[in-house]
Amino acid sequence: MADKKPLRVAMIGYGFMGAAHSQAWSVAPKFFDLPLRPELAVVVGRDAERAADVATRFGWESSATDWREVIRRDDIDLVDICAPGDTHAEIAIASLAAGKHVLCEKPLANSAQDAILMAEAAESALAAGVFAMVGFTYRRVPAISFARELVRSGRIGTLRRVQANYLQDWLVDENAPMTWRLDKTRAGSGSLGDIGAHAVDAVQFITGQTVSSVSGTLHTFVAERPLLGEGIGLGGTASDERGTVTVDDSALFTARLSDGALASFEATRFATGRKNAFRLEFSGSTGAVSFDLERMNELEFYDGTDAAGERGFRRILVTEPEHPYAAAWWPTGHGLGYEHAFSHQVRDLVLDIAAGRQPEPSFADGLQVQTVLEAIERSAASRSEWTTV
Ligand code: SOE
Repeated sequence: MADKKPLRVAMIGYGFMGAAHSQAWSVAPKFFDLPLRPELAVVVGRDAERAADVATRFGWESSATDWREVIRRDDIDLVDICAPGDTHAEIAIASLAAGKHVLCEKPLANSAQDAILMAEAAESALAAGVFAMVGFTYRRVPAISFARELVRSGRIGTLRRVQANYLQDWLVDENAPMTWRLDKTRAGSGSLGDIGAHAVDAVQFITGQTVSSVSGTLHTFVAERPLLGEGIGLGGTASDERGTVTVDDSALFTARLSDGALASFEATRFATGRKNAFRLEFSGSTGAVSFDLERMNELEFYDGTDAAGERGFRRILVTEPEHPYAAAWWPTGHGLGYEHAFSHQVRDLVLDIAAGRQPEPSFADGLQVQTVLEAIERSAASRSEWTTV
């Protein structure tokens, strides 16, 4: 690896995504033969002490508190944005203008308006060989990538029905404290943009179709929550003051896809007992595929062309060397985890940058998801009263 040209990375933000991205930048070069050598140059965060601790813990060469200064450094090639959605547009646009490649966590932005500005900035930067990618990482879970191969190769026939449910339950306790994810000015929306965005992107990625029309409902079950106590990290104990939740707790929406299939979506943080159940099912004229992130190494496949008495959903363990990304890791049957998709994301991004290719999903792809989310918000806002039975 020593002879490879370095790719010097600055990561902005150091929470859950900061940890996942740090691990990916360190691990990916160990399991994939990359044409550039990622170097963890600097981690940037508002709290100097915490940034220094993250640098030590995750192997960043240094830490800093001023992202504007960092993105101007000549020894930085790529900016990895792992901070809340309200920071994405300003940091990404400035970084691209400074000639830095950008990897930006999902959702791309908190509004379609910001996403348009980001997509325009990425388009301009492309001419100078500067690339941008949005981090819809689930595309790179082997079973989701394999589901795409099956659906796109016609193994389930004509797609008719899609069900996409992203189910979590970390807010079921009404005393779970306020975090930035519950503040519209920081997060843009609640379950809709945080996990609903994953569902929209995954459905479009797997089917190759886009969402053309939607009808949606957004709902907040718990309107006030305790504020976080001073100096306590995410998920710490709460103070006795309360704050107003300004985002949705649950999003329910139906959609038409561009080739006519009918889709139903749910994104919620109130699915009691479901911890991170991102469930996808695609039903076609001759078969079906079904996935659950809580069983992420498996894909269920129904082949309607099997002999009549032998048809049924078969459980495929997606750990064979023939499966996407699997050959780089462990022998068949040993399985991968949530974090591996982030290493796959680094692999694909570095390969694309070295080859001078636009990485996917692009900022234009991120903008398209944002327009779907805003259509759902418009639908939910315009919805006439429900039809009383
Ligand atoms: C929400 O809790 C969340 O952390 C999302 O923000 C991530 O994108 C998802 O991968 C896991 O759940």
